[in-house]
Amino acid sequence: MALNGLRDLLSRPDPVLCGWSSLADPVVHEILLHAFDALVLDGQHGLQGVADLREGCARAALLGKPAIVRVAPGDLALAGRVVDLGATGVILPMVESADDAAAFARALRYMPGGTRSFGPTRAADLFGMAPRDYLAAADEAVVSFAMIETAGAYADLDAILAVPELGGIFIGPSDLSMALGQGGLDPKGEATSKAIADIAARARAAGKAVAIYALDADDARRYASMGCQLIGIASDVGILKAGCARLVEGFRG
Ligand code: 3PY
Ligand code: MG
Repeated sequence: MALNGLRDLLSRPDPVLCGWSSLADPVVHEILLHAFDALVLDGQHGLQGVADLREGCARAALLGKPAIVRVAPGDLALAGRVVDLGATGVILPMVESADDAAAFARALRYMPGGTRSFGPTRAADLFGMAPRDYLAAADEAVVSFAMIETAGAYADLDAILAVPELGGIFIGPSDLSMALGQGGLDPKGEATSKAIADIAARARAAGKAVAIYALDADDARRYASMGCQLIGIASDVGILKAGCARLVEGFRG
């Protein structure tokens, strides 16, 4: 895969549909990579350790699809590590402010504009590039996504969208629904939907990439119609559970 594969997909008119992996299994990663346009490896809530992220990023590159890694809140060290392992997108959850978003975005860019340290041994090999060529192209190719899912991030949205180094935002409907203070978890609720439409429209107007997590295809279509360009859909665990439930229901009625 070309280093700028994710940027390429985001520049197309059709939304990018991403598999979402919580399971740390290379065969599951491969199945999702064959099915979807790209793969999100969830290092926040998923079972992935660094070795699993390394294998997932490598499978993605070798199968010609982008790997995007969600790191744990505030984990800028892991953000730098996964791009060295070949991820071309990184998602930072639970961002609270424009300062958080700026520090994150800069962690994915080399000096003097950023704070990323040089050492893309694996990434350069995966993209078939000399390390110096990777260095020259990586800042433009790698996309940083700050999650908008806390009250702080929603309140500071305009300042977050004004961070020049930030590639895009990633909306988390579940946490956002709780942050809205409407009485608990309600990712599909009306207030959540209104906030998502507002966030997506403001981010598109600011020229940032807009990504989101969707629980199912209906939500994915709804979010695409709101301007979301990259959609992580369901998760390997959710897909497996839903498939099992369908079979049991089909058999037992
Ligand atoms: C959320 O909905 O809060 C997410 O983080 C999606 O994974
Ligand atoms: Mg979340």
